[in-house]
Amino acid sequence: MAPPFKKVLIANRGEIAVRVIRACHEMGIRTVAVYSEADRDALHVRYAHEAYLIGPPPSSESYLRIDKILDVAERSGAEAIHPGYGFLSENDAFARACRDAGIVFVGPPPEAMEAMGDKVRSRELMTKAGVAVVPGSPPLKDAKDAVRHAERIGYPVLLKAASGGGGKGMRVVRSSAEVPSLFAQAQGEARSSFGDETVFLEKFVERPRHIEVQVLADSRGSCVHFGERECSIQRRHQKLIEESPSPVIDAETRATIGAMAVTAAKACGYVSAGTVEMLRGADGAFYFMEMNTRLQVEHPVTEMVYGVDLVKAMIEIAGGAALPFTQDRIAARGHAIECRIIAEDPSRNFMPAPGTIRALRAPAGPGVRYDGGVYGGFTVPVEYDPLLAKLITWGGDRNEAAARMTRALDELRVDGVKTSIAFHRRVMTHPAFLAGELHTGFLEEHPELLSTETDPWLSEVAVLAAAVHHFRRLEQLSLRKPQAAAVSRASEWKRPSRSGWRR
Ligand code: MV4
Repeated sequence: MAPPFKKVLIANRGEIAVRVIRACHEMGIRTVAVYSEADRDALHVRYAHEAYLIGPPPSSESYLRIDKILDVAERSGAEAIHPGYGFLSENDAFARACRDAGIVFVGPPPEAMEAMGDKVRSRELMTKAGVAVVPGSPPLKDAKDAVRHAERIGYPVLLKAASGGGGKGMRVVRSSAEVPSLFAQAQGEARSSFGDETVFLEKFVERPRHIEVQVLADSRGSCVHFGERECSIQRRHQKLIEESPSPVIDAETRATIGAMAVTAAKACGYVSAGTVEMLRGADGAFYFMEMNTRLQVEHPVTEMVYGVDLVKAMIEIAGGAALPFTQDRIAARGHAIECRIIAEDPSRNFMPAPGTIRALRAPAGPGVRYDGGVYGGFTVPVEYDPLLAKLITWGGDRNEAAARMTRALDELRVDGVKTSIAFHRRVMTHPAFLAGELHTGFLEEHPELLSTETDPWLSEVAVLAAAVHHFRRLEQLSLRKPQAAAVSRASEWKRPSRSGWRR
């Protein structure tokens, strides 16, 4: 089969740019990378057939510049642009600008992006389509209006920004006395974060699970779903671990929420891969939250369980292809877990820890997928998201996937920057995680997961390793010339048996 395009531009960086480039190359499509001055040595620049510098490090001057990206598309002769996630991926103005320039946007139509981008509008659209939404209000006029709606809905309620997402501008309100100050706070945060102070109310769902359904729609009116992902292990709206399937969803529930998601996608004229986010209350009820009109970071867990390549499917659909399967031919097999390996220090409140990666060793072996965007020697720029790599494991069941993750995390070594690897390992062996007792407050409920003190192998082995390192350094400093010491250390990386990485 001839590929749908000869050349595709990837308007992104890091692991997702690499992921899209890999799909293109497997399809026989030539690739065009764009990069900022901070990414001259980045992996996506090395992997693409062509690469164009588009500006200085800040994304507002590079990866978010619609004019520069369209200019590169024109100069390079790319027929389509894949936006990845983040940056311009949910910007309907960018999708429109592509359309106006005669370039295919590998994603949904701008009209669908716009309809789902406004939380009040998408709630209305879903209500009309018969999709369950959390009881709520229209946009609020003032604090008095808020009290009136809150009393009708019943406390606790949640103030949300209409243009929001990611938890910004949200406030939990437990009584009418709290309304005036929290209303003003939510409005102010909505204005400063989104340039739109519109806020509305929803019934607050306590201790919810975050469950999302993957959909795929073609431009001919067909839409299917690939079950759910459970993304409840997150901190301040940053997801850290995702899995598929969810430990609490049976086949019947999956069919119900899958049909909900397909109805939601069809109601907004959706095309391409998309995700319908839902909340599951402690009572087991599901509610539509929002639709993410892009490829998501955690798409690989769905790919592993359903045996589908979502990025290739997006590109085929953008070229006008029909879905090659119907819902009854889609079946799950086994279980997959993803850990987001980030350059942050979990013991210091997930403080960003960019820097130069001195050495990196990726895990491999049965059931392991490693989607990385960095390599040993690369300097992680401070300007962007600190995601270094995604580690995904597959197993015949959840326990096997978790055991493989623990083993793969033990194989993974990132030297030079602080990472979340040890944190992820603690979660994988934690009794509550293994029991599948997940909800969005999981990390607050298990604060011991954020501390290094519970790592027996770390506290003992690390002290020993530090001592060995200390005495070796002393030896080098006293017995050799400084230059010779540097050479000796560099050569250690070439000899795995003496690297000090014994695990
Ligand atoms: C909620 C909620 C409880 N009740 N809405 C947070 C970000 C945005 N996508 C929706 N969010 C929530 N909306 C109602 N009516 C709780 C959250 C929420 C949350 C949702 C998903 C994943 C993690 C979360 C962490 C805290 C709060």
